[in-house]
Amino acid sequence: LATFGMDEALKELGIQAVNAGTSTGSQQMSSNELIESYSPVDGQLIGKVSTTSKEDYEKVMQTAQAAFAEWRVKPAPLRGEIVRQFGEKLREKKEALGKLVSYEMGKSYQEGLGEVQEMIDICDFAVGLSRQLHGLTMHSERPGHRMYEQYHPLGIVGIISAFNFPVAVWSWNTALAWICGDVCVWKPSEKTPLCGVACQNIIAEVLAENNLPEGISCLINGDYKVGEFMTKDARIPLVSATGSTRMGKIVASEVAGRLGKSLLELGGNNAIIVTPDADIKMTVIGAVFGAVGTAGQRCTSTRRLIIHESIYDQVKDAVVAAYGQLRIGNPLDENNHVGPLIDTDAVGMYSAALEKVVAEGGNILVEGGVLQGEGYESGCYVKPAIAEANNEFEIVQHETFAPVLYLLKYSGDVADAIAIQNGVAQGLSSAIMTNNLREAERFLSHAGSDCGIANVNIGTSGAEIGGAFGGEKETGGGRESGSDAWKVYMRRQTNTINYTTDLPLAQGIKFDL
Ligand code: UN1
Repeated sequence: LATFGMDEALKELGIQAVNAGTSTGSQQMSSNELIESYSPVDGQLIGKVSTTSKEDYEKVMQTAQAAFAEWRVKPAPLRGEIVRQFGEKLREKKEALGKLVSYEMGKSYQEGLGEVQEMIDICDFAVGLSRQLHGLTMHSERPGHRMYEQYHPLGIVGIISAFNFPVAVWSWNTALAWICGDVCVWKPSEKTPLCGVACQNIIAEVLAENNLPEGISCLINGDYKVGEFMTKDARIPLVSATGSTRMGKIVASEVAGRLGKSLLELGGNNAIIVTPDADIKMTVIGAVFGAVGTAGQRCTSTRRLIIHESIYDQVKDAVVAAYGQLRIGNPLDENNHVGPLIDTDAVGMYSAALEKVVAEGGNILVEGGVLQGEGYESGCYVKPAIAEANNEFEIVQHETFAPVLYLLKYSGDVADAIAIQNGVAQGLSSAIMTNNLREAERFLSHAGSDCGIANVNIGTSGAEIGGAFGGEKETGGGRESGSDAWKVYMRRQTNTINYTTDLPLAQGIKFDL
């Protein structure tokens, strides 16, 4: 671990060989099973984290409930001040945390830093928002009455996050939930538990410095069974879950079964439409970063390029040539573009996808393969691949979390491309590359892209935190991060106040005693 300053980074983040995976304010270590975290970068064991037992979970919930009683009555701008301090700490620890993200998850160091930057950005956003959280006022139909609405804290927010954004997704939820007066219980992915411990250590320091209960931010660890503690727990009014559509369907039905709320960020099957009026150079950069960034493991990764037949060969040749330039290797080494997949299971799914596309009649343009030998000992490094395919192929309809890009051809006008783009079960991110105003506007119109994110002359990934993030259909419908996504973390109350001595009834109803 001595390479790339990893040891120093772990020390700075308070990561030890064995870590408390449950944090309730008392940092108790239990004799529970341990989750071992191996780096996909070099296959080394980084550390272990204890799983959360049902008893631990009960303690966490009690601590969270007590913390909520205290936290919800603090003025929102004061809660914002705590989030501001958290953002400052993240600035101090940006390099160390970015390195850990890169080492434990496998994304490039630049992308690790980018992820921490998203955390800082959402903190800044939340600080400003803490002086807003606006409700509306409306005119009453009754004389001498005033009506308005206000937003109150919701309670305990459960957060289930995925390995691919092991720190940012948590912060999109927590930064907003905290200024809204909620407390959070977080179950990070069991594939990136140390990122969870590092984040918890940072916020715990801020809370301690302000004499606030650590229960404002709780950490639990384990697999889906630990997640189930939360989905089935009526004390948790909102469960925010990021991950596969399969997982989301289970969470949604469990939470709905007790009439709780869920916020779902699930799979994407994101496409870039490339029209005859596209700027090819921009298209290539956008498409290649979208497809191979984070080794194709973003929910916003570009999976499909929908190219007009008139420029198909030109775009195909340019993208294939760009793939020839890609350097695959240790993501902490900034000379490399592409790091490893998260684990060997992911490698298996990548290989299976390539076999399937061939079996369905696809044509491989850039050969895939698992890399072996020096520097690739973890067995998690794969070659980004490109295949020509049809949108109807089962494998194209499916989100494979790996760097496999499908090229699809369209003829006719942009409406035909939009039909292909929308012709999948998922609806997260979409893009069009064109300098033609009519095409761009049709893509953005009511009859255009059906996704939660629709970009013009930008790729599908890399959304800024200021906009609401999420998508439709099997992506789950949730919105996190910017715009008015904060509203889901609060409960809305309508208030009507009578400042007269009469009691007129609404709808003109007469009721005399
Ligand atoms: C995810 O992959 O779960 O838009 C989140 C992006 C990033 C977030 C992706 N800002 O690519």
